[in-house]
Amino acid sequence: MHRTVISKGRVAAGMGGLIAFCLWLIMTLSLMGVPARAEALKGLETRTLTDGWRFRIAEGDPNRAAHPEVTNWMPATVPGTVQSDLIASGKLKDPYVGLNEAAAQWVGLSDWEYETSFTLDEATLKRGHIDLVFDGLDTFAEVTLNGKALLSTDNMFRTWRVPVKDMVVNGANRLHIRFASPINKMRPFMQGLSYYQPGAYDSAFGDEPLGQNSSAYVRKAGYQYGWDWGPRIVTLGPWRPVRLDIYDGVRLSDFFAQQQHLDDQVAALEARFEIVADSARNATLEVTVTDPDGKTQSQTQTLPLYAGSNSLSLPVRIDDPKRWWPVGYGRPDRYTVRARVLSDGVVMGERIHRIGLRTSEIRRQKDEWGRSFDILINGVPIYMKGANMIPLDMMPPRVSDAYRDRILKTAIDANMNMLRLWGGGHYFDDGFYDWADAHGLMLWQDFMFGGSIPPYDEAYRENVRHEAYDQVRRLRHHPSIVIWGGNNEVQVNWDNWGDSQALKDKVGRKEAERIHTGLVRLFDQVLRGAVDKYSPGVPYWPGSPTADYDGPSDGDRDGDRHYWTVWGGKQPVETYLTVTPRFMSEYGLQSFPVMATIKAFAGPKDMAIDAPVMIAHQKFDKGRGNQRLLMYINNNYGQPKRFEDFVYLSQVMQAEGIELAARHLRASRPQNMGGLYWQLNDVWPVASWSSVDYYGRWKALHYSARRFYAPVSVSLLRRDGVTELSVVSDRQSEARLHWRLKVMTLDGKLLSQWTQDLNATPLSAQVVMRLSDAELLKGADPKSTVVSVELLENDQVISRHQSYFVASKALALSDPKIKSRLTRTADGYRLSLSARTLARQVWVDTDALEVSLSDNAFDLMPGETITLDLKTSASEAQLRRALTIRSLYGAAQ
Ligand code: BMA
Repeated sequence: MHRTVISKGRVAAGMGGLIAFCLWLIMTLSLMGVPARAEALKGLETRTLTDGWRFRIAEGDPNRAAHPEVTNWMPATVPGTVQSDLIASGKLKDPYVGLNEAAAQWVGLSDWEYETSFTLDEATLKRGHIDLVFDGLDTFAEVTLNGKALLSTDNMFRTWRVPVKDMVVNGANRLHIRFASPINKMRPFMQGLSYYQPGAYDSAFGDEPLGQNSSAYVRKAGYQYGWDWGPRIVTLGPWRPVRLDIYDGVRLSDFFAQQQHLDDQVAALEARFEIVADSARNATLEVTVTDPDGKTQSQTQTLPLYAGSNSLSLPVRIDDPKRWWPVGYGRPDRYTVRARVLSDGVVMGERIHRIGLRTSEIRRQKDEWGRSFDILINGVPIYMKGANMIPLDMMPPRVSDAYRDRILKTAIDANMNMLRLWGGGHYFDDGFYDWADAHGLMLWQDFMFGGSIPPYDEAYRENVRHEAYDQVRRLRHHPSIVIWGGNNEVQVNWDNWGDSQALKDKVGRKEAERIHTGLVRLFDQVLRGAVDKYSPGVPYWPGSPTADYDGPSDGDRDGDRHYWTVWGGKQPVETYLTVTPRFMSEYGLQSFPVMATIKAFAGPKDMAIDAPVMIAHQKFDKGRGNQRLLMYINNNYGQPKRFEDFVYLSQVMQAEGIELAARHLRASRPQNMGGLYWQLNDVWPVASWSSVDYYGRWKALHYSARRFYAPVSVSLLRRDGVTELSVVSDRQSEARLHWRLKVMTLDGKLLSQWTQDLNATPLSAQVVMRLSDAELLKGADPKSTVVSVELLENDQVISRHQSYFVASKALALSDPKIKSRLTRTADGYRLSLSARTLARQVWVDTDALEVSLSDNAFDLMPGETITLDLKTSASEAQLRRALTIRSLYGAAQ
């Protein structure tokens, strides 16, 4: 694109520099003379169409006969989905409860229609433009306006804008949308194929033949077709806002304050305006920047517009810039940039962005372990601690802001600094990213590809290109997005997995080559191109896991890795200690949610791991995940006595397994520079890899994460009979610390102790001491011995950890007789706990009461007292009724 520089501003036109210059000259001259006065313009008026919507099963749909209850118009929520409205009105049983998921399948197998009407008056009709804008239609929609065809869609992630001035009338205008069942819509296409793209999960309900999954060909959230932690709820509906944009001759179609340069003295931004004008006229661009302290600088520039698209920009200089820092590294300072376009003094368009000044870089340098994968923010290599995030619900529009923020806050509360937004879901709403920006939470944003192999045809790729343009332009001003990722597990699927291998054998070399070329075009060119074009400066990483096409994906020496040998490959959790990838972007273990959550979907007769309801809420390996859970529990903790013990032990197992991996990875810095476990949250109440369940209740793992992700932390990692004491520090300055290590019997007799001062180097992991079992035990019985370490700063314990010589089931535990004392505080209660003998994995359960605990799922050393803060508005009587305290003793046989 050629650009002609005009004083401080710039104008770019899609034509040769000379022509542009001549045009500019003519226009400038005309502006300097008698200004060409166009008719008086009025500013943009936006009307969001939320009212008057109704919906019903579509005329002519074969399911009408079986579902007469939905043939009449019913009030609809927009944005929304058919399923959420049917549930809200009692027409569909909550699919999250019992076995109801199966009974909800017909909804996604039917066509639905929505309609509303909006009124326009004569004055509005006289305006220059009336556009209908759909921020998201899920997915195959035929839109008509006043009975005339308007739009046909096939991608839920795109935004659609249609000029409708010629179609609207004075008075009521009828807007009608018919949503086709995505599964039925694809059926003829699927039947015409000679082979099927692998990777998606099969329907458990027989509506699509096994191995023939239409989801692989559709731009719709993959998880809605069923995943290994989620039900099959194939939604339909206007899932994002629908609005009317009413304006005259000039529209601000896009704005971006693009960071050009950043150092400690100055930030240089280019405030880029995309403006569409009906005719040549002049416009005033105005940019106001408010710094984090509220100081404002403004500048304006009057520039000529051409008829058509105009790319204009103003340079913005910020002295002494305050950077956006990730949580733990400084304040996430932001600047508010307000951009306005004025014509004849009238504001024609406005955007307000809260931006952050920061650099982001993936540094890959050859070293002794292969090639690094260091993410540097503002030049600081940051150890990434966090988890992978999936959508917040099966029906995204019904997620409240409060719920969204509550789940995001759990990440910060557990000392995480990064979430990877996994590609099988959907791009989140603006408020999501705003929250992350405000809290310094870094995001690795996948494009929406969840693991199946996408088709290679040009039309599909073009569709994705538009989607990427829409989404990157919507989200690029958020400083929290520090990496754009091409997909989840597409490359590793194609390179390594059985289904892909079988397909290669079936279709032959030539066709396999076409598929592969399609993948490379899509992920290495189209999506990379979208990021380079619209979000330059933020790294693009073409998938997860990958080595960026430099070599094999999913290895330890280069790129990021998904490690599923534990859980998927049934290997014991200790195997985690044998792998040290450069960046671990996925690994995980399952557990059940707490009993209060289970009781929300299961009745008393369902409380067994092989009960149909419990299997329906376990999606791994078609319900066989409960056996996998049991295997892991048995290996380390023994056979659970009752169902409740199984549930509790599943959480203990998950917490201890992930803790082992996370501590090992952090201790391996700088060889490893990040660990994101699978997964933070749930889309419904279910057994899964999450650490926070659908109701926002913390599992044992989440409390454990808060400890193992602490900014400065001490760990004991035992392998091959040697225990390593290591200290990691994410601080940027040296920390003067002190540690003490005790070897004790389980009933509290001190056998030996070590203690030492330590200066923890900034941004580092150090091995402080290595001790063999013989040195630690000095002849004591390994079954009756615990090693405990505490790290202190200014005499305060800031981190602690315990280690054992045998598996939990072999420990000589005795009844710890936990004593508790509850006292009132300003915002809740204080709970003091002590035990006669070692109490492993003490779990304080408050049933369904809303209580926020300062800690949970910890080992209580014999003789010590641990005091917890319980924040709640519950009365003391309620709390006492709900409260139970347990530990490993007696949970298994
Ligand atoms: C990963 C993810 C998900 C999946 C999870 C658990 O590899 O990318 O697709 O849900 O494993 O199996």
